[in-house]
Amino acid sequence: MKVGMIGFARSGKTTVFNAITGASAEVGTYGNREANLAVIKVPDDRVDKLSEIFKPKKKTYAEFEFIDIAPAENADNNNALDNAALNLLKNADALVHVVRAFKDENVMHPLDSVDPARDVQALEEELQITDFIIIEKRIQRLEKERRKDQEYDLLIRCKEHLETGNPLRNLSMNPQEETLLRSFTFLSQKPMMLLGNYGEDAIGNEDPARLSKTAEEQNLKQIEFCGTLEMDVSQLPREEQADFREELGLGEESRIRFIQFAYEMLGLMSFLTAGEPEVRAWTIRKETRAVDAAGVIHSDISRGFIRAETVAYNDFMDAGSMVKSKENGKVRLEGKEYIVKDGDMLLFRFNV
Ligand SMILES: Nc1nc2c(ncn2[C@@H]2O[C@H](COP(=O)(O)OP(=O)(O)O)[C@@H](O)[C@H]2O)c(=O)[nH]1
Ligand SMILES: [Mg+2]
Repeated sequence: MKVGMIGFARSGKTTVFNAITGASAEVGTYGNREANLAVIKVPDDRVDKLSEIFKPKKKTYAEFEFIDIAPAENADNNNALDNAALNLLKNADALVHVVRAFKDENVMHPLDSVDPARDVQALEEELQITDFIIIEKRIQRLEKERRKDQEYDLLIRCKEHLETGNPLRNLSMNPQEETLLRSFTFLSQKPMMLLGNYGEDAIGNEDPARLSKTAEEQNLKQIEFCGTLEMDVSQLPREEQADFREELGLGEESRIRFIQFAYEMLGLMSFLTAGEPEVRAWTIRKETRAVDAAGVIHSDISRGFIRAETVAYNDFMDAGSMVKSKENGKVRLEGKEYIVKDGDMLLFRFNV
């Protein structure tokens, strides 16, 4: 899972990035033209328990990779994204819009005032315009080639949808159409979450700047964050963090909070693979077919898919071993169309 962090300059992207990933990238500097990248592991006690049984050479948790874009080339113009950012974000599976909701006179907002609702709208438009331009060019091209095919019809539909001021993620498509659009990597089609970055004064208070209403109107989900405070705590020695969090009323660790939010919001779940070489958790969307889950591991496994030997984690743990699970009749042979469940342990049989 790759998560792209977007937002206006000085909304606190890098601050939040540090808080969640434990990195210590420099905040508030604009000489730096590098994006920040970091990976966090998704804690999963099933991976730990299975490792005790299989004693694998390697133990691998599911991961979230964060992309914290560099400030736009001209960070003080009205745009949040520049070409470098757009290129990086192509590969993102989801976007997090870090929305500035903290007040601080020493930190200038590129649009001159703190107005979360406006920022949400403005960035939405930026994403939509970016997609719109790509679509228009492609449509012109297809017209020139006199190719009024399925792709053309679909792009016209996308264009009309964008013209109503709606992001592509709200346009319903069948799986075939989704496949057709995939290579365009449209930004407004990516799942998006809002991360409201609040000042410390917002803890436990009803802040009038709260984004909830806007989020609801735009059909987006919001997670509330106190960026600076979270970052400061994340940089304390591990053993002191819990006490501070409790004292400050910060609740669950920001990394964990974010993971839970993202799993729920993006409809994610994990399946497991276990053997002597490696015990591993893999992230997929709910309702993923076995043949597509196989593709998350390797495209060859998906292409040559024969069947998936499947046992639910709990059944496996009750039995204590694969042999015993089979004796109990808990190991099933599933085909391509099987919908993978959270915690399924899968062994793919394939032929290439
Ligand atoms: N008071 C306050 N300042 C913040 C908060 N989050 C970020 N900042 C400040 O805003 C400035 C920009 O933060 P940064 O994370 O670099 O923003 P980015 O441009 O979106 O990556 C820095 O001076 C931060 O210290 C916050 O929650 N409260
Ligand atoms: Mg930054």
